[in-house]
Amino acid sequence: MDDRAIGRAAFLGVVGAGMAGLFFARDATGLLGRILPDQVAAIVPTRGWRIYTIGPSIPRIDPASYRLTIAGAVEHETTFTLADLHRLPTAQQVSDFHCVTGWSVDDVHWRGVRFADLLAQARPLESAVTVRFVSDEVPYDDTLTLAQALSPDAMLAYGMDGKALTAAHGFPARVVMPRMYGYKNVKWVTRIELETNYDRIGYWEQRGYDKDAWVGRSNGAATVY
Ligand SMILES: Nc1nc2c(c(=O)[nH]1)N[C@H]1C(S)=C(S)[C@@H](COP(=O)(O)O)O[C@H]1N2
Ligand SMILES: [Mo]
Repeated sequence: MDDRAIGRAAFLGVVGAGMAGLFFARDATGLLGRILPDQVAAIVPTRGWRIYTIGPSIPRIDPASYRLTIAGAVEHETTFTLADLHRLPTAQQVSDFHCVTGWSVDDVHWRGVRFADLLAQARPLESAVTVRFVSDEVPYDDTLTLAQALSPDAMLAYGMDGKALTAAHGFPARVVMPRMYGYKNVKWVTRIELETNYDRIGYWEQRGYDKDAWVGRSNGAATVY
């Protein structure tokens, strides 16, 4: 490679960084990831967290006044404080995180509570088939089937990489479902509703993504990495 070639590579890098912002921003309004040309995809960074919100700023929730309510198709509507959540059996796992737009973070250490333990007190009715997670960031929500939520690597997380979740990552609590794309991983969860059908579609699903957002096996898989 001569000097001019190196100069050209450096220039492409700068353009790439600028374009990455542009493409990810535009992705918020459509499924642009699908039509990213290969040459651009190759220079879009694919490692490391990006912080997503649908609003203008990161929700800040006061830990003392935080409440998580479990309602809908349950025997006993139940409300937890953050201290209540911490008293439930603690689950920990290390899993990779994938956003449908093409970035991933490997080996994230999560700490929180399994949905079986979280839902036990509320006691879902026989007729309950789905679990809807409602964010403090209205109108962000998403739904898992009860079976998906009860899988051994799904949880409501309140800790990440050895510390409390940061506000940006969803403090006080967020959904973790690592085998599905990031949009199923609702942040700032304040309400959980058990429902008796799977009709509801979440915030990003209303904008074209699959309900069953399996990494590599849903329509997000069309994203060019
Ligand atoms: N409330 C809320 N939860 C959300 C989102 C959001 O915009 N608002 N974005 C989702 C998407 S698309 C991804 S990839 C992850 C990103 O997690 P992070 O912001 O902790 O990196 O959060 C998910 N949960
Ligand atoms: Mo995402």
